[in-house]
Amino acid sequence: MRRRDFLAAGTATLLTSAMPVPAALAQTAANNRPGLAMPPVLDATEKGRVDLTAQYGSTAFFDGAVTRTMGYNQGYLGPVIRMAPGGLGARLHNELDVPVTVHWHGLLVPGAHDGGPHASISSGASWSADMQIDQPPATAFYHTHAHGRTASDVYAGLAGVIHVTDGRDDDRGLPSAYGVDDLTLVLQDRRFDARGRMTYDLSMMDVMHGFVGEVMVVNGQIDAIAAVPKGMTRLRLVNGSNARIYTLFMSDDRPMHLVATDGGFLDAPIALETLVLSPGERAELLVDFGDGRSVALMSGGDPNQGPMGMMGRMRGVIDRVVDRSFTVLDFAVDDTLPTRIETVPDTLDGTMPDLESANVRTRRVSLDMGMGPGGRMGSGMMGPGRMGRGMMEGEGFRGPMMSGMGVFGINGRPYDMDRIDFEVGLGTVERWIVESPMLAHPFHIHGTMFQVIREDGRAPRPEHRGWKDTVLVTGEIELLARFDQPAPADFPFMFHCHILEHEDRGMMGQMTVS
Ligand SMILES: [Cu+2]
Repeated sequence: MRRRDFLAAGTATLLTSAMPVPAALAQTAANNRPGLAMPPVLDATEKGRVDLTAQYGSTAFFDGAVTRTMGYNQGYLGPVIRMAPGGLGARLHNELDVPVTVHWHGLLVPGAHDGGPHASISSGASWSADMQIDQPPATAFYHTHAHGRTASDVYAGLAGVIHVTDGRDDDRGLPSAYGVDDLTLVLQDRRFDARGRMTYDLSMMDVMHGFVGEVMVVNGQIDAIAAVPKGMTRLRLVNGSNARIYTLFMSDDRPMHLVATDGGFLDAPIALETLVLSPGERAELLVDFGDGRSVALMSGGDPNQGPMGMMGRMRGVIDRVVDRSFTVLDFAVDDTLPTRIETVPDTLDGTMPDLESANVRTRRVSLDMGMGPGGRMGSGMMGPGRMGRGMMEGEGFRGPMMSGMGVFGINGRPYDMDRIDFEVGLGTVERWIVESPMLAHPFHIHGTMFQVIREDGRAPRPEHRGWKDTVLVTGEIELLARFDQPAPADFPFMFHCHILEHEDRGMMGQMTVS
């Protein structure tokens, strides 16, 4: 599809434009929509080995408009890595001109294997880790985490999905035929120039609120239609966007049955009308397509971007943000696909978090601005104008961005690779009270799964009841985390905002676990 055609089809996936649509052009575009493709599978369950190469690609999101992108083992994004409990040897080779890592977001592995900023590998070099996978089945995420360039390089494509599996989903009554009734969906929003090439030029507002795109991209595809069987389909959702917070719902309000959160299965499905999914979060849903009708997965507006400004972060408002809603993905029932599952299981075998909260250490984590040594916010923060450069100029945004302008922090301090912020006892449970005084920030902790105890003074949202490693903080979140993975001072665990423009500019801290 060409850019012009896409704009004409705008109601489907263009997120912001209100431009009038010539009906004939829209019809032409609709007839040419591609089927949604799944990422290729890299199956590590037998060999216990994963070999990744970070490489450049030439990706035509629109016909004839090639963007230089990045990916793992391919031109944009990476394969779905299927892994099972047991030993896993992982290797990453860097064919790019820039430093890269592979962070296993959602795997419970020691700091030395976690692929954070301290594991950055230079151009032409390789990195390897002999890991032990020991956790329940889950949908996890992997992406580069090289400090100062995570946002630009994840945007360019350095991200992928992990399925931790035990091969027992048939026993659970869950759909598990990859790409048939078990769909993996990487949700991303992107901007394109007039010729249809993907762009990443940051305005001051993009830095402040996080970069959001104008075009919805799912698994690297624009305006695709997902074929589903006439029955129950499992949607493994990964928010791989830099900053966009989705408030997901089905176009006809049919229920979405939540079966798994970041850390794996719940003890029973939870029927949801809406699901808030912030960057870095995953959710597995069952949706019943048994009536054969075509429906769409939709999203409301982003509370950090809307005209309501700061008020948009309030939880009650998030629930009602349906203006500016847009289509994330259209589904079409294909009668030729086998229907294997027709009902939602009554129960699942996940263990709900129930951590002991008595006599645990409490820490406060404020997601705020880095005030710097002089106590002043970086100059230029509120100034007008554009900053940053084209995404492919090679240096990321270290220059002007990292030296004073647009500095975020945690507890008033921007991230410092040479400073350990917290020292956590191995095997201990801690209570963290995380607050967002300004925008809503998705908060991610490496090396643990946690339990959300309170959320803005109330019980947690339904989708926050399971094990989590990332949670949207709209006001104040109280969580309990057990730290069972070790992390030494040379490979500490990160905790950070998963709005990648915020993370790169300092909204990150690091901790040892020993
Ligand atoms: Cu943030």
